[in-house]
Amino acid sequence: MKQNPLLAAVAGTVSAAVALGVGELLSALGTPGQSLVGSVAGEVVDRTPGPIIHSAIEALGTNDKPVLLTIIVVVCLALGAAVGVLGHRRRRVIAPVFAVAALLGIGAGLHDPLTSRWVVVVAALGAAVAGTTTLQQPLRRIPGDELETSANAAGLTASERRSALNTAPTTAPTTAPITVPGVGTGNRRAFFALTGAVGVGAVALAAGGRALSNRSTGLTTGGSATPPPPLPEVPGVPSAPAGLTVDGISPIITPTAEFYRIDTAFTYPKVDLASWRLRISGLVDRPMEFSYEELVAMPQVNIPVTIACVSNNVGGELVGTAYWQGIPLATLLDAAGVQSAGTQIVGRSIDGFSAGFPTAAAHDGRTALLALGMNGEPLPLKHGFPARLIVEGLYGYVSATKWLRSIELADWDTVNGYWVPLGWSKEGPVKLQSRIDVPRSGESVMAGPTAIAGVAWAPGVGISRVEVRIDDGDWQTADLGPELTDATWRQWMLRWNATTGRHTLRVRATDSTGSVQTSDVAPVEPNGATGHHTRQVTVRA
Ligand SMILES: Nc1nc2c(c(=O)[nH]1)N[C@H]1C(S)=C(S)[C@@H](COP(=O)(O)O)O[C@H]1N2
Ligand SMILES: [Mo]
Repeated sequence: MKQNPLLAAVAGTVSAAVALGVGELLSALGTPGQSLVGSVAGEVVDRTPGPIIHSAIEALGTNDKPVLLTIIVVVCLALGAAVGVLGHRRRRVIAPVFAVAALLGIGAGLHDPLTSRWVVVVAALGAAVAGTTTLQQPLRRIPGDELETSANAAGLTASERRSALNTAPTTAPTTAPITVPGVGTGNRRAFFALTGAVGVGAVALAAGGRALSNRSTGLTTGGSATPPPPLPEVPGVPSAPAGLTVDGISPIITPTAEFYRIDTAFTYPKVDLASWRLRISGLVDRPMEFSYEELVAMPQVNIPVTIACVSNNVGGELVGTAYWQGIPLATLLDAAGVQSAGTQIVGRSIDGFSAGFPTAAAHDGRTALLALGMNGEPLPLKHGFPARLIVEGLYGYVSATKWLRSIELADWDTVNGYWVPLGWSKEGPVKLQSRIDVPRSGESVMAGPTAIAGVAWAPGVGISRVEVRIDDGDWQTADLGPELTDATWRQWMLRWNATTGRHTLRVRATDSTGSVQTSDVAPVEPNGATGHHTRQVTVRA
């Protein structure tokens, strides 16, 4: 019997899309923010060796998540196509294949700390049932079998038969119309009408699921629809000066919408404020729990701090400065009474991430906060709502736990944060760095007076000098912008009378202790990149 694999593959792809759509919708209906595809992505990341994940993050930057999610969806659709072809020959394989897919989805979902168990099970089984049933109908309507006999009867050659099958209904009438009884006009149109409608429905289901997931949480407020209570005004907060006026230079305070985002989460952990508690646990005399309201009612500070990711390449964008509002860690730790063995502060998140740093950092005078606010607003979901840690001078991977669940006091040697067993250093002080913002790379500069400008940072120490070198010239001292605090980056600018041709620009900073930024090139792994940011520019007459 002649089969029609192409149409069967189309039907299979559409049924996989339906399964995905139903899975996403049921997940979102069950728990805001939950996603089967997201859980599978998380599982893929967990099972992929750390160095591979890190090269992927480096190569893809913050596109890593959309790229992985897209790959997963495409793989599912391709598997659907295969099931369509197989299922066209043997209807019996369809249900078992979807069942196996559902079990894999359940496995990933149960492993995901953000999901609710029964929602995972219902969503995965619902997806399998929906996929199986949607595949049966179109397969029955594939006109292949009738074609074999009727096309022969019509005296068509093999290639004419193929074109009768493969020509889309919309284009068919414009080419030589082949009217074969039972093919093309009637059944083909019915087949494509059915699969098309079902495909559109699948996309609508998935889109509906995503929209529902985001809307029901208001994007900041976790499971409840009410916005979080406003954070108290903190008096006497220094406002940021305007800074240097150079087109394209990083502003002193990074707007929240432009702030870099790095984490292992595929769906934002969404927290129900009413039931969320922050625990202070481990090696403390008095383990404690705080509700969001209790934290909001405590005395707060609001302090600008530059934070950076250890994965920031020289010249990279994974660094930013914000006002962080919250409660000094020392206040909370003093209340709980840290035991002398509690030499490490481990932040644990509701999505299973953890980061640890020396307890001393909470007491040595640097800014070390349980942060509730960012740039005057409650933390946005993607930056850790309802609470996160911010520690001046430490890379995010050892300090800045978002979606915080507990602050655990531990022995330095017995507990390791998430990235440490994956090959990253246990201690992660932010390295002295500087970056050229303008001229932008690839930008063509007009000859004459122009500006070379950017930012430099040494959180906890402060920047005292920035120098720029053009080609093989001398290091020239740049003008520094206002220093907000020594925890924040500092803008710099060098006036340059640009001459035509290709030039290499290079920058280095000196911190307030007199250390000069090294030219030694180190990769981001295991504890942060070093080297001078350089940029090639072409100056035109
Ligand atoms: N829960 C959680 N918190 C996390 C991470 C994470 O993967 N999960 N990544 C950390 C890292 S590596 C960095 S650099 C900072 C980034 O904070 P941001 O996304 O607000 O810029 O968050 C930290 N906090
Ligand atoms: Mo990071």
